[in-house]
Amino acid sequence: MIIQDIKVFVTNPGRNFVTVKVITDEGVYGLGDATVNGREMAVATYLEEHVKPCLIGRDPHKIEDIWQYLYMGVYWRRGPITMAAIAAIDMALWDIKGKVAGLPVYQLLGGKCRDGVTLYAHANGETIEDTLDKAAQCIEQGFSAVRLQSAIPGLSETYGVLGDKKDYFELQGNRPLPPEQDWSTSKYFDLVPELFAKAKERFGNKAKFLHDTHSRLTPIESAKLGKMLEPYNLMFLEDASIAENQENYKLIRHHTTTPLALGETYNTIWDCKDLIQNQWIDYIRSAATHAGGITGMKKIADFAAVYNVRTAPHGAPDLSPICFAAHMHLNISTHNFGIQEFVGFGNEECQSIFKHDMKLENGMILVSDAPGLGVEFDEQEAAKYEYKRSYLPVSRLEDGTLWHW
Ligand code: CS2
Ligand code: MG
Repeated sequence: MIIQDIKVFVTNPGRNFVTVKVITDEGVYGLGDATVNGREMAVATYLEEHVKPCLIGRDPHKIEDIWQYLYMGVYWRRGPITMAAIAAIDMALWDIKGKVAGLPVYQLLGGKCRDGVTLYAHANGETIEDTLDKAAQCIEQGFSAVRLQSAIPGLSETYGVLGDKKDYFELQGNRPLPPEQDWSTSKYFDLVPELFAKAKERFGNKAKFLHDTHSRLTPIESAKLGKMLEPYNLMFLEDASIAENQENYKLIRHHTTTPLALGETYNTIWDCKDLIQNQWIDYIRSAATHAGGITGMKKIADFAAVYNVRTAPHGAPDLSPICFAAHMHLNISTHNFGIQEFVGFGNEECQSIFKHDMKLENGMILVSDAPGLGVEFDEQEAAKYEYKRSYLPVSRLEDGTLWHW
């Protein structure tokens, strides 16, 4: 069996997705997700121009060798564009291997460690009450863990809050230039402790709660927030501070026992090695599409297991159902899996393109037993939704200083 062709599709069923199809000479093909939010065409070009020519004619079964060929064999290593391209090829090769073996990918990764994949849902609102009402709905639907994000009074738009948009697709899918949002750490501090105090008061231990600070705080501010939230026993506080300087978390860890999660922007094990080795975090949030695919995620998860760090794969709306499926096969077969972020299977248009039989039941996903990853990609349907440039926002402090979004 050899790789005969590689096709790259960029489609926008409300938001952009980059999908790779690796086709073999025996007709079996595999699918991978290469979506980097706001930089989709960079990855598509990297794949078409720099990856595809080198892979035609190679044996698709040689997953590890091809991964090393695309990683170690390239002088300019790491980074979001390179690793998303490697990720998509990697997912597609695991998909092919599963289809040839007639087995779901999780069986190739060691089989099930658990019956289903536990999820955390998103609850966000314009006020604390509104957010907690949404959380109550999630708990009603069977979710045992809910992320709470509330609008910050006095700020135009807050990360993670839909405002007047119906879903994240509508919120993020059509921004021809980066919208500028304001940020105030003091206004944020006025809100967050109260949000979790009210959640504790209303729900007690009925569910676990999480929060995403989205890298907005300095390390000492993160330490202070972590301490303030200790009475509310969060499952984790995510992206408390920026991820580039892993040592930030040494300082935060020194001051608080609130569990810390980080890593959705990480692309390789090198990005998170010190964090894990020093147990400065509790959950590693890397995603298959951003961290080199199933192969890349396995390397990180197995290293994390040595240091009591669990996985909590990123599950944002900008990761396609193919990435989500890859996470399900990883999560069900990884012993130190922690929890999976879940924001739904996308809007109707998205679901008309990416077809699968993953089942949501009682706050868990029951993984597909179809051979491979278990996702189909409808090329005709995808062709109906043209790429549309769309940016992530830019954040500024109230005095205009550029800040972390
Ligand atoms: C967020 C993401 O889901 C999360 O934890 O951090 O939604 C993030 O904002 C997007 O993936 C950025 O594209
Ligand atoms: Mg996040």
